[in-house]
Amino acid sequence: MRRTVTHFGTYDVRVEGGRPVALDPVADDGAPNGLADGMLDVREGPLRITSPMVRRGWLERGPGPADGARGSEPFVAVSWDRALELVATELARVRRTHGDEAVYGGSYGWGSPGRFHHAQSQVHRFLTMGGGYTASVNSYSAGAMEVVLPHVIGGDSWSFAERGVQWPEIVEHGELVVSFGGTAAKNAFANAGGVARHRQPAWQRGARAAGVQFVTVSPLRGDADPALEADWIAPRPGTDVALMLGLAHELLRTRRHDEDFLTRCCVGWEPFERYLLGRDDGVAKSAAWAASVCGIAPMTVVELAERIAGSRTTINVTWSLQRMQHGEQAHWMGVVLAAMSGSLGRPGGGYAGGLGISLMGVRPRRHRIASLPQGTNPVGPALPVARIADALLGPGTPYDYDGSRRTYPDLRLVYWAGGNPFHHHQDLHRLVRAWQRPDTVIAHEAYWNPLARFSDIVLPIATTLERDDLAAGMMDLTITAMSRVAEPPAGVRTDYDVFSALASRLGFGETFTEGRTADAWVRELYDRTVANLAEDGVPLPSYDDFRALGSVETPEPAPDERWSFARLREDPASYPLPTPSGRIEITSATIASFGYPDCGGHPRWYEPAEWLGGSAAERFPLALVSNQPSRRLHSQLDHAAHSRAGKVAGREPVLLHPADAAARGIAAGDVVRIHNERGACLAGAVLTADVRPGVVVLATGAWFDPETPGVTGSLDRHGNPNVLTADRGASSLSQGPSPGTTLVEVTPYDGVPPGVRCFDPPEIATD
Ligand SMILES: Nc1nc2c(c(=O)[nH]1)N[C@H]1C(S)=C(S)[C@@H](COP(=O)(O)OP(=O)(O)OC[C@H]3O[C@@H](n4cnc5c(=O)[nH]c(N)nc54)[C@H](O)[C@@H]3O)O[C@H]1N2
Ligand SMILES: Nc1nc2c(c(=O)[nH]1)N[C@H]1C(S)=C(S)[C@@H](COP(=O)(O)OP(=O)(O)OC[C@H]3O[C@@H](n4cnc5c(=O)[nH]c(N)nc54)[C@H](O)[C@@H]3O)O[C@H]1N2
Ligand SMILES: [Mo]
Repeated sequence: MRRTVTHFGTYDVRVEGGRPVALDPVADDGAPNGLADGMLDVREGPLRITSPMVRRGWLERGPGPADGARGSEPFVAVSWDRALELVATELARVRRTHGDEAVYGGSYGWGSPGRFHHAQSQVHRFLTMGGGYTASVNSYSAGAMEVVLPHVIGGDSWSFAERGVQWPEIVEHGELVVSFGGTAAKNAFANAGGVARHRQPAWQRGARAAGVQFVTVSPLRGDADPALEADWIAPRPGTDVALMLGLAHELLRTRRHDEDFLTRCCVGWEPFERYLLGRDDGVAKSAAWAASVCGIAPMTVVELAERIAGSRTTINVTWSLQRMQHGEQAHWMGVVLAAMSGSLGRPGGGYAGGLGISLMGVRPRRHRIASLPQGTNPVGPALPVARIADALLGPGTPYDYDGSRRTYPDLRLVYWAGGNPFHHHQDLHRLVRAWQRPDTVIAHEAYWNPLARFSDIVLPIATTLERDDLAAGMMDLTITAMSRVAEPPAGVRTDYDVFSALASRLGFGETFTEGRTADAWVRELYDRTVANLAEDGVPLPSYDDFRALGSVETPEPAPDERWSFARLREDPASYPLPTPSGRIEITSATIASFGYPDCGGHPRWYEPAEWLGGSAAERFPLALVSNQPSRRLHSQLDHAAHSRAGKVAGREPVLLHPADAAARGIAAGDVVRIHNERGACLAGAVLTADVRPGVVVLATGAWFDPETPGVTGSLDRHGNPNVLTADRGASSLSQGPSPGTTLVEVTPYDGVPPGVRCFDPPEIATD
């Protein structure tokens, strides 16, 4: 059997005449999607990179700040031998001249699944063994909640995934799920590390069938599966914390808050209560106040509070709500609202941090699946991942992060493998300028995407389809053997081959490979997994049997009682949470002690820099939602058939309310220009009453296609929302990304719009 795994599904590969011709979703995938369509075509398409490439100016003049040349000059094809020599020499030079800290290997991104051929693990192992590097910490996914939640409920940064309410208990005991940010079906397509079968829709519909009621709070009606028959509340984007405060105030006003739980199992209720009642600032966070901030009817707040108080309720807060300025507050306040509601620590209710995403909502796997050891990086501290442009632009500048004061390192060499900063970062023109600063940018890429184009040395990399591996997705219980379905095109190597060759040139080849081929490593990781699971009493077949079987299922782990809210409710003295107080920190003395003006000791409404109720809306009256794309994984496969079939007028579709479109003379299918003071992009108009008026939705992932890269305000021809988003840390606490805090204006595009150029390969000069 030939099976492969992507982050968005598992496929049996149909082979005809010795060639792979189709990827068929595995038969038991309950909800397959089209995201893989075209994967085979692009594998050998015109955008595939099949030779190492060096930017001409870098080749001629050597390393140094690029002053606009990076991203605009042609490339020169060179031999592998030459490319590896250039990379090894440059790495050694930078380490020698500027120290190991000058090498940035934060290299954020999803890459592709596979426990061994996992680009992040590969690059981190390579750079660690070479002497160390500046790494990154936290994610673009959950940057703010990862930092604040450990202060509030304790545990490591991702323990919320395991400790939130799960679908099976909602089915059994739940009555109401209030989802801030919805539970968009498309967001369950993808799961880090792979997904054996899609089950999220079945869980959600199962809950509905069991009588559970749903409320979706989102500017976009489509964020809930229609089968859930959810009530739709559409506040202004970025105002959910105000809504939660209004609900909390209403619970307090009507004396339906769970005083017993708040007293026994939480700390810091009193200062928060004073804030709710407006004792110090004179502003009661009442239903009427919340309604005016959110732009909804006061009765909506009152009625929702009543339903929350009267039902076993899950307060579900999705991750987009913290990808915003002050993003910490939404999840902190979600926990507090759940604590007040009477449902936290009772079966089928409480707080959930992102039910609906990926496989969120079942007890995650705790089986210890082996991965490539990365060693201990001697260089620190790591850079908060979304502060990359700040670091490149301001070496030596101080910044705050979670109670510590640090300075940005002087980064001279950027090494990227398995992510796309020209997809994920905000304010891309600013990133382009920052990106000119280092001496050298090296990337491993399979395709001529924006990252490859903005690099000095591009090493052409094999894709998932060209490697044997094993996959075990986050929270998934299946371990799958991934099969190479085709040889890499001539001139293409795997990340592992490249790092092995570089390590050998740099004198640590044997340490890096431990004498193993890639296939031997895959077998080794499987055998280590067998040993780990044997300790837990879970038998697994031999490696050869595993490969013949294609997949093995592991049993569901027993519920983890550690740090459980149910136990906390039962007996807080015997089952303390891993917080300083052992209880839920409605007020955190630790965070308060940092003295941050943008993140105080308890949850609060902070007015964002850009929102529909603020003064910036006079110039840019529309709120931009840049959510996850339904036809891609981020920027991956934007050049493949399925994503391209979703374009409108050749551009990324933008959803507009018909009233907003009419006011601007925009018709369905028109090319429009979306702009603000940071940038502008073109997009294809789609009109729908399923968005709140005043909101436009442009999904992420259209390949960046700038007319003039690096020039503020210059046009992206294709529709990448990150030319518009702001590059501000969520707050001094987390420094997380904040694309959700962005205002824009949309106008019809007059004249003939420029053609999209990002799907044409770049100019290649002769050596
Ligand atoms: N405006 C806005 N921006 C956002 C978000 C948002 O909501 N709004 N969301 C953010 C979030 S949550 C995330 S997670 C990020 C995602 O950002 P990324 O994870 O950086 O995006 P991807 O497009 O998945 O980038 C993966 C890259 O790895 C490459 N790749 C795939 N397989 C391999 C491999 O085996 N080896 C190597 N070397 N490369 C490989 C692909 O070609 C691709 O370029 O975006 C963030 N950006
Ligand atoms: N198909 C597909 N699925 C994916 C991904 C992908 O690229 N493609 N990426 C994966 C990754 S890396 C991650 S981190 C997760 C992210 O999961 P999420 O962060 O949940 O995903 P988003 O689509 O960014 O946001 C969900 C919804 O929140 C709503 N929203 C935006 N702003 C606001 C607001 O101010 N208030 C309220 N109430 N709602 C708001 C938007 O309408 C949006 O559709 O998704 C994963 N799933
Ligand atoms: Mo993410």
